[in-house]
Amino acid sequence: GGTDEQKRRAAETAVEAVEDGMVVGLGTGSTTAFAIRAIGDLVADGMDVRGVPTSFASRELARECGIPLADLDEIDAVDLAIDGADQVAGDALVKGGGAAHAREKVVDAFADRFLVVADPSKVADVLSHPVPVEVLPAARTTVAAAVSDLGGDPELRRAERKDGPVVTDNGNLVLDCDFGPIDDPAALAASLSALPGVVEHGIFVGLADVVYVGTEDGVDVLDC
Ligand code: DER
Repeated sequence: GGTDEQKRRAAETAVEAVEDGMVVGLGTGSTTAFAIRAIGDLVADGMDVRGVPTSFASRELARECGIPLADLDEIDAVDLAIDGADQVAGDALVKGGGAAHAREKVVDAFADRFLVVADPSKVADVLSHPVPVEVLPAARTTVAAAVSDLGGDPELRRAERKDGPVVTDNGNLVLDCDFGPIDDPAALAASLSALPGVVEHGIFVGLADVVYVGTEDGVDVLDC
């Protein structure tokens, strides 16, 4: 991954788009964490901002940073969503490194503008990162078989500090599915969405409005 300085630059550039009165979708991951902290500073300076978290983790960090929170089901618009990515290629992303992609996709897609924040290690010509697929626990074997039929190599995501698999905020499991280079992300996204037992996959096509890539000496802005 990239350096904290690269991540901070991307995040703080995205936060420049936050204006008084906005409802802001708060993504998940280490890069977006810099954005959440920067929004906390805006709130401390008196800006009226409400955050819509995309995970337990982003909710906890937003609370620590003093950002007033709104639940997705109580707001009728999200002005801006700021979120990270595991890989960026053109207008397609792979997300889900933090196993939060189901709620992230709801918030990111619903937002009027979706800003991605990343470091240079995330940018590629073609998506090739394993695709996180959130599955109903009972369906992990049937989905794994279907993923194999689609040419993917499914691996149940094991937890680090817990015996057994990672369990998402929604109580589901995650299969990391390695398809190698993904020439047609939209087609693979449609195939994965059609599989019974798939709750959500981490291919985001055509959702991001702009990608901010923090570098050593600035920020590259990729229009999607
Ligand atoms: O889980 C996610 O979708 C995160 O946004 C992830 O893709 C990026 O996390 P990072 O900023 O810590 O690399």
